[in-house]
Amino acid sequence: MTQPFYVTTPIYYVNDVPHLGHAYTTIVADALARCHQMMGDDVRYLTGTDEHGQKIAEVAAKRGVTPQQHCDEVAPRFLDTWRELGLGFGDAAAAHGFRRDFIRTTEPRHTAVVRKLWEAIRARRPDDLYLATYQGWYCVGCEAFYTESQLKAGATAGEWLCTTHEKPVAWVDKETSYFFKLSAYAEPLLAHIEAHPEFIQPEQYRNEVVSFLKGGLKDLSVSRTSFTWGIPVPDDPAHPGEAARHVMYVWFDALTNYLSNLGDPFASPPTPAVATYWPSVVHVIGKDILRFHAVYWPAFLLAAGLPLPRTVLCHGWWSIGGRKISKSIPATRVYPTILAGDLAGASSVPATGVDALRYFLLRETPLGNDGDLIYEGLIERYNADLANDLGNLINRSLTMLVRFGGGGVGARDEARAATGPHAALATVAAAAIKDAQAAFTAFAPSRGLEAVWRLVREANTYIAATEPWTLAKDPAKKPELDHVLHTLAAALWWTRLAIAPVLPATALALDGWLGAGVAEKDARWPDAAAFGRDVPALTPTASTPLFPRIDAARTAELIGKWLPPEPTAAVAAPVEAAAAAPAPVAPLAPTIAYEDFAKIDLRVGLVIAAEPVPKAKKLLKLTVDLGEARHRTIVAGIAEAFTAAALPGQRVLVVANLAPRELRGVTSEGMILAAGDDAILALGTITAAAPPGTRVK
Ligand code: ME8
Repeated sequence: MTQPFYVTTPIYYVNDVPHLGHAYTTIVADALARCHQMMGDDVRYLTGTDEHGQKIAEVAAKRGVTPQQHCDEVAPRFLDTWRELGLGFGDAAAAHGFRRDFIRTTEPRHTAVVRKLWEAIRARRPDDLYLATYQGWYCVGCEAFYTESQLKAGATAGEWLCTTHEKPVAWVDKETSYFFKLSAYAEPLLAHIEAHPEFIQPEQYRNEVVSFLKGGLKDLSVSRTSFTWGIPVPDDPAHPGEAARHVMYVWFDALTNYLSNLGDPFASPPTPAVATYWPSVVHVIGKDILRFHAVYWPAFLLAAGLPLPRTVLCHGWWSIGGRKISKSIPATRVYPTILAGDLAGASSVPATGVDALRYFLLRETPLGNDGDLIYEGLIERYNADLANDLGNLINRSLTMLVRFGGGGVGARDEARAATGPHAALATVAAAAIKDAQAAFTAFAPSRGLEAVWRLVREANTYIAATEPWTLAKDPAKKPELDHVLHTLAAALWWTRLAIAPVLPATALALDGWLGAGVAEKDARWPDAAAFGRDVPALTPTASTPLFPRIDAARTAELIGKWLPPEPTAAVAAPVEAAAAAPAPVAPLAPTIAYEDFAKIDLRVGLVIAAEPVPKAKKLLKLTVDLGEARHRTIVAGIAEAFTAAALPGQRVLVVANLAPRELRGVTSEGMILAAGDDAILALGTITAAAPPGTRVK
């Protein structure tokens, strides 16, 4: 029976263009959507942009544009990235067989529903929204209030840092605000979690939320008066004139996108899309925003008398070099379209570059765990699983079908199917398809892919065991050859279906070579009991290279290009960088002679240790190896862009013959090169592992 399956991603802040972390969530949700679509469900997919709030207002102000202008410029860059990654909207989505929506929180269809949600809470539970005075710490990066116990102490006295952004939080002093009575919802939420084990997944995150709830909840400030870029609070008859000063807290606004795109959840009779899809919703999110989705959002819904989402599916963080991939740390920004383009390399089907990235992200780390992006590991997996296992299977099988099959796929021999390697392949294939389906529907794509690859590898083993090229030499073995070819076609057909949720472009290419002509929207997950009996009419043709091997020279070239991971300005200039850059480029200094330049002794330095300089917000004290008998101490003004923990192991460029200088009581024996200033700062570095002390010219 057709079941609805509605999957959402977070709506992303438009303070930067999407990086690999955003792409990860968006791809996970897409793979789940495709999977459910293939299993016959009625699927709906939602992503979008989060456009209100202090953070966006500040970025726009820095750029000298209105917040709306800023959002109108940046939101399409998200759409473009998703399109480039094969996640099309409109007609393209129709080809995938399900509806994709992209919501922006500045759209009237959204703002109207948010105001209705506020009004519904006030009407049902008048005491749940009350006026009071707020004061406390606020992280603009998270758009969240924190208590000191949730923060960590900064380098200077009285300074507190947000643990996600590693940046100082701001003190909000006595602002009048509407509060939501969150404290009343700890018990109802604990009861809901207890009764619905599927509500928060995987389990480690359920446990985290349960212990957070058991600690008790504080009421939440849900409006702001110190800026205006938000949805106005609806009139409050109890306090005439008051509401006009308030805009809603951006999370109250943003979370509602999951409902607003479906229509009015309070309509009578119910809005069909709400009635159909809402009960099935799965919110895919990163662990940074678990509390908002598993505590605040369901509490708002309970207060408004609306049903809770079925599942909050939480994944871990991707990091690079041990640091979370993040907009706020320039050196960690990794751009998915660049990686996909490079992985496509010499493939005859360029879209398989995206598939390779999707495969790596979903296969490498079980959903829920953190993953460190190691480029060597990415290429190793590409070579082993895609170039070798899958690429070889496709290429060899099609070659044999074309050469020995006479334009067809042979014929199945029931008696033979139950014997030897034929039966072995059928058994592995059936188990793989069953396990993969169970894993994908249990939100474990890594396990699902591992199962699919059991089928791929067993099919390769089957070719080696049956040697169709030997059978072809002996006319008496024609019936056996026919059966082998048919079995190979069956394995390829299942491979085409089973890889489709994660490698859609590869599946389509394979479909074309097999001559199956099954539209993406019509492909269905195979019945595990039907191996060999469900092969459609096929007219195989030879394939062209899909996943050409990446050899050692190309590996070095790619890794050299990807490290350090900032993109070239032409590819995807981050909006934040654009925002902070002064309009004109600083004028050039007067020309110098080579002799002047040669006086500067630039060296490669290896950072051994780093620590904050007390009472100096911008300074870090580095211990740097320059290949000399003694390590040097260098004080650098980079603390707003880099944490001390991020630096050991990095190669930096050092002015090694600068006269020592005293900075805040520390003698600095050199200077490290960096571009930009304050928080938007990139270190001068080198792409190869040159030994410390190497001269830079
Ligand atoms: O939080 N690894 O938006 P955002 C994995 N607007 N995923 C990552 C990641 C990383 N290193 N970095 C980011 C917001 N993400 C709010 C959401 S929803 C109603 C409002 C992903 O632009 C991950 O999904 O900061 C994370 O939750 C999301 O991007 C945060 O995106």
